[in-house]
Amino acid sequence: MSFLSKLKEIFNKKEDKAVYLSGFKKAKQTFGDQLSQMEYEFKGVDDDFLEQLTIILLESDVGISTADLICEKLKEKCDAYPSITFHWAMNFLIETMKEVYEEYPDEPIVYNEEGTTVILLEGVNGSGKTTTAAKLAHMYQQQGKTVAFVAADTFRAGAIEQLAKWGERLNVPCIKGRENGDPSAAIVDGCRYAKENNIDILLCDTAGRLQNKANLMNELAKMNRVSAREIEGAPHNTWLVLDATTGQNGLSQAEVFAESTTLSGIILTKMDGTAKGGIVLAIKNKLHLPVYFIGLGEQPDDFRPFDLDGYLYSISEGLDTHE
Ligand SMILES: Nc1nc2c(ncn2[C@@H]2O[C@H](COP(=O)(O)OP(=O)(O)OP(=O)(O)O)[C@@H](O)[C@H]2O)c(=O)[nH]1
Ligand SMILES: [Mg+2]
Repeated sequence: MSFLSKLKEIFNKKEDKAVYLSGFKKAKQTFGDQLSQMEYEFKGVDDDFLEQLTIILLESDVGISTADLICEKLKEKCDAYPSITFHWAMNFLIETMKEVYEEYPDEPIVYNEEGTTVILLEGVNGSGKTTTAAKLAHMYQQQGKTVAFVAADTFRAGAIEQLAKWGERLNVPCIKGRENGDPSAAIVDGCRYAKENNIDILLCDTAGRLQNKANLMNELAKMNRVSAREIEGAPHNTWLVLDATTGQNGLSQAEVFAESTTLSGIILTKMDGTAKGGIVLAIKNKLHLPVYFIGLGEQPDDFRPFDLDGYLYSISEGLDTHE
């Protein structure tokens, strides 16, 4: 059985098929549909083919170093088959992309078995942190967990109220920071509230201002320090919320955060609005961080755990029909 047939079989058993296919629709147009077009001129995995493939990978925002790596690995595989068909070249390609993602194994999300799990959400302005806090709250509530918010974005006017509104809508208590105050003070209040009220998951929304690295580092380090003083092992997870539509630009922002603090994973938002689906592979290959969740819209339910097979199938759907 070919790799693409196996992928299709796995995908067809998934509950969230439709959500994935519609969320990655634009990404599939720049990737799978463009690849399909290559069948008509296909003469083998030669330099022309690899050049075309590189262009398609770059348009998907895989980034040059990851695109080169994929091409190199693909060529190695295909060299053993001088008269390879387009169908098999596509099988090897998607399989190679899976291997590139899996080269660095994903660490599982850390949950504090002894009490509250503290999750810090970080990222630049407008990347979707506050909306993601709401989505995570909704997801954990559905799993039967108790959730609270910490509105630690004390910087942007209106930010605290924005999260408090989500709290009212979702029935999640919101511990508010003081506007222009120290965000770490809000984190301390949140941790204390969580301990007193047996909260399972404490979601801390932070400010998205772009500032110089030294300030960012100090602020993030302080949040880490104060939460660790309140709850052992906190923050248990520090997730960077990244807007997928910003592509390679977002990746350089991610690098600044990765240098400023210890990130444990990525949440990619706005996947529904982007043709740049390849950013998932770029992140994994450059930062070696797992993509835990993807945002697929503005509502609390427009959110799913990232699933590699679902992703690969959704961006390459239709390629399996090229026999
Ligand atoms: N289509 C789509 N829109 C999203 C998604 N996630 C967030 N948004 C929208 O992006 C905009 C910014 O989201 P916020 O959650 O306020 O972003 P933020 O990072 O908290 O922004 P700051 O607090 O200013 O730093 C809002 O209009 C959200 O509705 C997503 O997955 N898909
Ligand atoms: Mg916000």
